Amino acid sequence: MTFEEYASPRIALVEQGLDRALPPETLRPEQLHRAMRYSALAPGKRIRPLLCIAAAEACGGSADRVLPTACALECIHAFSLIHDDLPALDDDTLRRGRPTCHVAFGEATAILAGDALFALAFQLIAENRACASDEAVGRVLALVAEASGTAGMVGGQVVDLEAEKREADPETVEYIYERKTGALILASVVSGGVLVGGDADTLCRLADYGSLLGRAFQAADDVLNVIGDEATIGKPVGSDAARHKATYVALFGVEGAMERSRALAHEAIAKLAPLGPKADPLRMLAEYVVERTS
Ligand code: GRG
Repeated sequence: MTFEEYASPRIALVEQGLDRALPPETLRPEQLHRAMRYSALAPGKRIRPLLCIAAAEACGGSADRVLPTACALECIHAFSLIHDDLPALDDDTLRRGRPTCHVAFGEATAILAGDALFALAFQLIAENRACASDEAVGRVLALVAEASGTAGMVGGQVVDLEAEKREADPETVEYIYERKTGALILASVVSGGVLVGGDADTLCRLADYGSLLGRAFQAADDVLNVIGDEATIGKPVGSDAARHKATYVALFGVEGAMERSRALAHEAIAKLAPLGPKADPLRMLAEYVVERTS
């Protein structure tokens, strides 16, 4: 099976799930709902939902058992992109090939659309009780909340902004990668396993895989910020250097960052060795994350 053959039907499931979960544009407050749908349904790779689904499958489960959580992870991701693009943060005008949310809807609506997506995400995870145990859902709520907060995305983003003002050092770059990007990727993988009742050893392997892949993902993203094509990646190229961002590219150059990204992905794949063919989608996802062009 190719990556495309694996991913397409699952992406379709996630996008249908998101479409059902997001409030309709005709419902008051219409502008807020338009902004939420504009950002969450914009063309993205849906990596986090795919990781959640592939991890569930690696534990013998199926996509339908984790779909609400897979959609929730995409809502949190969409929220983080909206806020990341705001004038007070990265001040970007292009995302997923379209004007950023605040450019299209104004800053106040963009902030509130992000807030509402975050709340919707936790509602969706709670709704996963329809096809997972209360205990598993409770664990996933805690995992995703932790990955979003000061120990995860918010903390990583704060240090990312602070680091613009000084010389990059490896410890700071690792700190940023693990939290800003890695935390939600790790939580996506582990959530999929937890919801379908993965055993302790498998969950441990999934956590190691997720942690390594999160760093590989951000390193590849930073390389694309230098050598990517703006039309293909759908966001500005060269912005990291302009903002003096702390990245592997700043530390090791494009080749060095790419090498590290590939090495991390291969290490991630090695963690899956005892899981056999049912972990093949996770292996394909790891390859895709580092070799992607968008
Ligand atoms: C979301 C709780 C929470 C807080 C917000 C703004 C912020 C704090 C964190 C920023 C996190 C951030 C934007 C990290 C960058 C992650 C990244 C590499 C995004 C690009 O992800 P892709 O390539 O994008 O998966 P697509 O568009 O394909 O979905």
